[in-house]
Amino acid sequence: MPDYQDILVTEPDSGVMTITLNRPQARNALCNNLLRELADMLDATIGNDEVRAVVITGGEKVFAAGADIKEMAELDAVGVMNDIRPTYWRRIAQYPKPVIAAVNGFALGGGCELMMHCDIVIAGDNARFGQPEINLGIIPGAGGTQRLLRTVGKSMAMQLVLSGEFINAEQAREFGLVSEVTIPEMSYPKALTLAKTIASKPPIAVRLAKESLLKAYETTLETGLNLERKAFTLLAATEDRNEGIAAFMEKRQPHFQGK
Ligand code: CO8
Repeated sequence: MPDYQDILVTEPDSGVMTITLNRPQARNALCNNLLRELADMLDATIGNDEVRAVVITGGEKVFAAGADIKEMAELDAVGVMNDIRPTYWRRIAQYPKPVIAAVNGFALGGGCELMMHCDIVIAGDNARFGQPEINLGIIPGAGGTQRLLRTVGKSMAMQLVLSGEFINAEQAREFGLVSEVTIPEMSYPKALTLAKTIASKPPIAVRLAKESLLKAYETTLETGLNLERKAFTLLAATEDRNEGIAAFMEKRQPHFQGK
């Protein structure tokens, strides 16, 4: 495992790797190095069959307090324009395997945006979500206006982005940002269990399901349905589909190999 400074990474176990954001002294603010390490780590697992799902967490106290404001303060308009950070975000967004976030404490600004890059979110009941960039004279810059609106709808997205107010875990669940709320100590174990369940499923089907679901964010129904049909057709050519159907017929557990 490479030697990272701002993230902790576990060896894959039952198909799942955990990445912990590890800048507690800065409330896990997403400095350039942290984002780069995260994107590098995810990229490094794309071809690794031992990693079939990833959990991202910030630990029990805080998920991430946003972009590193101290770093951001050093960039003028040209610096922001030439910033490498959008390339890290793009790599995280394009990661093809399922990513589950276990969120406790604050998920603010870029932290909330990172959470929205994840496919499923399990939150501790101490979690607080917000896009407080407006208080700094800026707006969300890593998808916060786009992914948030597509997830929670116009009125709540406007409320969060224009006022900088936070919502709690229960509100986040009601609005679809989060799928499950639990006590803080259980958000990671629950995320891990869910990730292991997903990791036990046929990986090509999981990958195409994720791709098809994400496409629904950004395309027309007709285009999305076409993509779904093509993915569905492609899966008919996989050994895992034969295995899944054979196992059902033979009343046994399937053994999926990602082929
Ligand atoms: N950046 C840098 N340092 C931070 C950040 C941050 N976002 N958040 C906290 N810290 C640091 C503090 O400066 C402090 O450091 P020090 O001990 O050296 O003074 C330490 O963490 C602890 O912070 P607090 O004492 O404030 O801790 P509290 O527990 O009292 O409060 C909060 C926690 C509520 C999270 C508070 O720290 C806070 O409000 N943080 C800022 C939240 C914020 O405004 N986030 C939005 C940032 S902007 C952004 O995310 C834009 C993303 C655009 C991406 C574009 C990519 C191209």
